[in-house]
Amino acid sequence: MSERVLVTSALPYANGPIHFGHIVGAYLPADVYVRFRRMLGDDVHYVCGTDEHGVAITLKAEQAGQSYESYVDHWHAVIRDSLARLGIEFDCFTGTAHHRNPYHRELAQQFFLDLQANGYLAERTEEQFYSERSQRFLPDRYVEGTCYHCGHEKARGDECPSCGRFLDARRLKDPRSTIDGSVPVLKATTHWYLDLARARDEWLRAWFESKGADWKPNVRNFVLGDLDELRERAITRDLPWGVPVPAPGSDGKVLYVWFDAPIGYLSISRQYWEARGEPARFEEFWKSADTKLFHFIGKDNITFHAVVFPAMLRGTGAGWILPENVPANEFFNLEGRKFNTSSGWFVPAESVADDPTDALRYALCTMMPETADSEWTWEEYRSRVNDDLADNLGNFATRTLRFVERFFDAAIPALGELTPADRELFDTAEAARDELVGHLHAFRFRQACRALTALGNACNRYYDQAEPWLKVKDDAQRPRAAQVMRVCAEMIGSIAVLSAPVMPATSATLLRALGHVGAPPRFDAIGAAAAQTGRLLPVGAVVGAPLTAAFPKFTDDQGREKSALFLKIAEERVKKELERLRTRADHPVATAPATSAAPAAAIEPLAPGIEFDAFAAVDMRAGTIVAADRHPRADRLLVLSVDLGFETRTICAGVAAAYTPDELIGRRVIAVANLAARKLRGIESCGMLLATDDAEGKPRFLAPDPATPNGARVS
Ligand code: B3M
Ligand code: ZN
Repeated sequence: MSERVLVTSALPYANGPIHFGHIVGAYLPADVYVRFRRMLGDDVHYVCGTDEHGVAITLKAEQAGQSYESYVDHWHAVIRDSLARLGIEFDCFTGTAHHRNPYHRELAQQFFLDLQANGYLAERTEEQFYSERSQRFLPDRYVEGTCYHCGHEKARGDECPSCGRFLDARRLKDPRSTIDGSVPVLKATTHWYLDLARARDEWLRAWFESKGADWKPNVRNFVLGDLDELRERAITRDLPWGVPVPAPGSDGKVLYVWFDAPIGYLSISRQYWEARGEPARFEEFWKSADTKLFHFIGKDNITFHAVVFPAMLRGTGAGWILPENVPANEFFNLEGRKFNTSSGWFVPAESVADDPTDALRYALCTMMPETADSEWTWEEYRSRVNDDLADNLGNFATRTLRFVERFFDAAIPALGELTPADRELFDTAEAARDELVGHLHAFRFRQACRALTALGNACNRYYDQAEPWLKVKDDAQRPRAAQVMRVCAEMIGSIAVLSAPVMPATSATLLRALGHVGAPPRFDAIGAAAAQTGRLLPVGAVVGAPLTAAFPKFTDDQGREKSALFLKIAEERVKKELERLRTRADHPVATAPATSAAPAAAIEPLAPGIEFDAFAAVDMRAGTIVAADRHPRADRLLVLSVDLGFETRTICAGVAAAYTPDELIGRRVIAVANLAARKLRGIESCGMLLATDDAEGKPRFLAPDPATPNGARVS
């Protein structure tokens, strides 16, 4: 029976790029699941978009000297493209900013009002740190000071990195604002708090205990721990960017980003159905008791999706449904360490630019951190592509289709009487189908991949044992060779069906090679009975020469052009990628002598001419200085933190004669970003900032146009 299925993937912050860790956490599993449920004939709706509010985004946009809108637009586009690169296809991908999604503000405000009307919100006035210099309240993590437990001097307002305890920012000694370095003052401000304990005691715990019983153990245990320690949570902030609090006298206050973000799932969905001219479908999905709602997220978002958001949804009394399941994944590492874009520990897009999307999707699915942390290693990637895709599935498909091309004029033979061996293979395919379906229903993506490769192995074994290459040359046995090829073609069709959720493009290529026309086949096209009625391949011969025309081409060792479903990854590639990774991490890039402070005499003579390539080799990027300090051992130098959009790095610059550290915060600059890193009096400097000397010979930074985002390349 067809079900109504609503799927969401965590809304990524429009505040930086996303990496494979995010992809395997919340996007790829959801996309595979959505494709799978659609193949089952379910009515599936899949939404996502960027999370575009919050203090981090607010500050970054300000530091970049950009409007909030253009700052989030930049990252929205970057993230959208990265997801598309991996074949992640949403019904809609918008976001939570008002200019992108006109329904969000109103819906988030309605949640607030409904919760307030139902007595779930408490309003309280308390003192909080305030920076007079920046004229803003400081969220706890932007206050630094001495820990009142252990005396550590660089404790953050929310927790101490030395003793690990949670802190009350107001009790820090010698507090400083990390935004502007000033000494903050305490000032009264009013906020609203969500009464989670009431929700827990009245119904949330009981709901979770009934519903969460068959959730993944990692998620269930996490939530049970959370329920015991529920605190009230502030759901408003003093910030200039976000959804305005819909209460009298709350100017300058917005809803806390974690309050408005999950409402984004609804507002994005609403935007989609409105645009399609089917507005009633929005509530059909979000308010029908029989809709099955699934939130795909990473481990760090469990509390919000399994506790806070359900409390919000039901607390409104508006009839919104609660999740059926929250299949959160654990963390995903890279070669033994956490992914970290700013320190160079990630898989850059260029590294996999030439790899087929399906190879990446498949390999990532086999590595997925479903029940425990896992990691991407280049060696593992190579094994999965070479062993599972090229040698197993790909080899089976190409050897079969080439054989049909060569010996049967590219016409797939008709299906005859099944021998026991034929029947056994059909049964194996049906069993693989049942296993794969069971695994995908239970979010076991790794095992689903294994069911697929196990079928590939069985197919290759059948082919080897049947020895069609001998039989085809003997007139008496030729009909058996034909039957073997027909069975193998049916198996290619089965593999195409089973691989569709994980490898949609490969699935389509295989079906095309078999001459399949019409809607993609469903799971019930697999098996002997289906083969007899032509559900996968029509009864009788299918002609489509050359069958392997749609496969990728390559040139073999002897210079012959060949085709293969998947190309192998060479061992040298793994070595090269590991080297690149280590180099990037050891020397997060670049350095240079700091800018020259030599006094400008007359106009400097022109340097010798260069070719365009020499210029193109220099990678210059727009950036913003986000922190500045004097160099402890060199009067001439300032130590600057420069936000380059994709990372923030340290660059030493010889500009102390021209600027004080304070006046540089927020200044836009242009950095040579691919210069080898260099130590300058003990501090590693990764890049160089462009400057020209002023009339007094003092260096002055060049600045990009204000409309240019950080990270934009000079060209
Ligand atoms: N943006 C946090 C994150 O990206 C947050 C998720 C919101 S989902 C409603 O990890
Ligand atoms: Zn401490």
